[in-house]
Amino acid sequence: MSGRTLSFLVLVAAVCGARVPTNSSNYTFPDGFKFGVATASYQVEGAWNKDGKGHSIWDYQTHNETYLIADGSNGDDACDSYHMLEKDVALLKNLGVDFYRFSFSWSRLLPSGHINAVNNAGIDYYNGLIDALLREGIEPLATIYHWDLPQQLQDLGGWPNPVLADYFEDYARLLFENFGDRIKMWITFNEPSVFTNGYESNINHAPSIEAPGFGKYLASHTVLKAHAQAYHLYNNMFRETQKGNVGITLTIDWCEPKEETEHHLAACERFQQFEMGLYGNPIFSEEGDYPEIVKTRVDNISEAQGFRRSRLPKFTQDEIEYIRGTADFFGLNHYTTQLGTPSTVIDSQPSYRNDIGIHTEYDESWPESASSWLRDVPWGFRKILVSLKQRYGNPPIIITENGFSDREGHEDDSRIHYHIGYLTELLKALHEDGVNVFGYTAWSLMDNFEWNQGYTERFGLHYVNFTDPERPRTIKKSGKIFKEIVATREIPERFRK
Ligand code: GBH
Repeated sequence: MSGRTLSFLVLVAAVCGARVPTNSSNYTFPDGFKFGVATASYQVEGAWNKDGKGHSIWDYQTHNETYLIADGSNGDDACDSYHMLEKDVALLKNLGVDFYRFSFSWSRLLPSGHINAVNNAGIDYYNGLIDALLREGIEPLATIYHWDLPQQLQDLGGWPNPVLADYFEDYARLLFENFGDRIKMWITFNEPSVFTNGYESNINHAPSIEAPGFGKYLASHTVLKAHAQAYHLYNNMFRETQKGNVGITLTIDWCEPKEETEHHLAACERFQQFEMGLYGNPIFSEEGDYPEIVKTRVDNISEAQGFRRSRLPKFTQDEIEYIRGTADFFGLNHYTTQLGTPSTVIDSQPSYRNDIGIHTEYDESWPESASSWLRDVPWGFRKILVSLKQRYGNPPIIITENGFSDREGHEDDSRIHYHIGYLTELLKALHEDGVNVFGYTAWSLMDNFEWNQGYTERFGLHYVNFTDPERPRTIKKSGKIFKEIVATREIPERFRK
């Protein structure tokens, strides 16, 4: 039933003085709503040096800076999806999902990162995956870049070097040319706000460059140009024949002011504008460019710190126009909520965190996961969806990741609680707040290499036994419930409140 039919019925019921029955459509996904699950190349493929694959910054970090990984592990073999794509497709088929979100490994296709030497084994692998998906009626949703930069491009400085925008465009062209006949949904980047931290501090993400207050802004500047170049390339050269869509995935937590004061509200607004607006505003806002508050803060703090120019690079007016509007949809990764309190700026220390001026924490009453940063806070999902609608003029949104971690086992009731709660809030945003969400992706299809946490945190709907060379995958209780939701297109009655 469409929203319009629904409001009509409510109106009729009200006019007739009838009692409105408990509305089951509040628990039902609309026609055309799509369900999927996600993975990313480095987290599942393994085969890190097979068949001509080049090295990425994650190969480098896991092999050379092992102390940065919780269990000292790496993605050398991971789930071995490179050799087991048929197994993965069988899991997807059993779940009954509409689409599979995976990412391409740049260094598997272009071992040096550059377009002059294509690795045909890589092309064959992805052709095999895409064709196997299509045979089962599963739509491929492809991420072009999910963090595994070819090491040789890092040797040129990585994302802070503006030339990478051109190299990314070359790589995107290779993908459009080879796979665009069958891929109709493209995501240029996964979570720029996260992977650019790799140029801010040395504790989080590859390449673990410590350049606080500079590196992240420079990297982000290049990434935004790279995204726009890929979008325009698709528009000019491929859209007419391939008829697909190109978007980007941003991630954002909800920030709940810890106290109801103007200052707390302002701190959370800054958090949203730095963490999401830095990318969302240039692409999705009417006016384009970085958010006013971000520009003012970084400019002023830079000046107070004695710099002659702002640590935040500037776009020219032409660049602002070039980047504005370069997305057909908004990909949203959302996991959790934080409580925000304003913090004072320390002038002596250039840092991104300092520029935001916020202290965040978790409410102890929020259920914990295996990840220190992730709590089960479903109502924050609805709030962030409503705020996206207001901020960016109700764009079409697809949830490209949402998920929960634990440490072991198949009886994963905390994961079920999480997904049911978040899906219920998504439905409220959709039916009651008119947010334009058209799809939902659970992270993840299966347990995999969780970056700096190695294999210590599991996010899968399927359990993977990493001590067995066959990497057997078995469905968890949560996987069975997810399958039921995908089949019935509603929240099962026993989970309704
Ligand atoms: C997603 O990022 C990624 O896209 C996906 O690859 C990953 O497997 C999934 O999350 C689960 O983590 O350690 O305190 O410094 C989600 C956003 C941002 C969450 C970085 C973890 C590190 C927090 N992530 N954050 S901390």
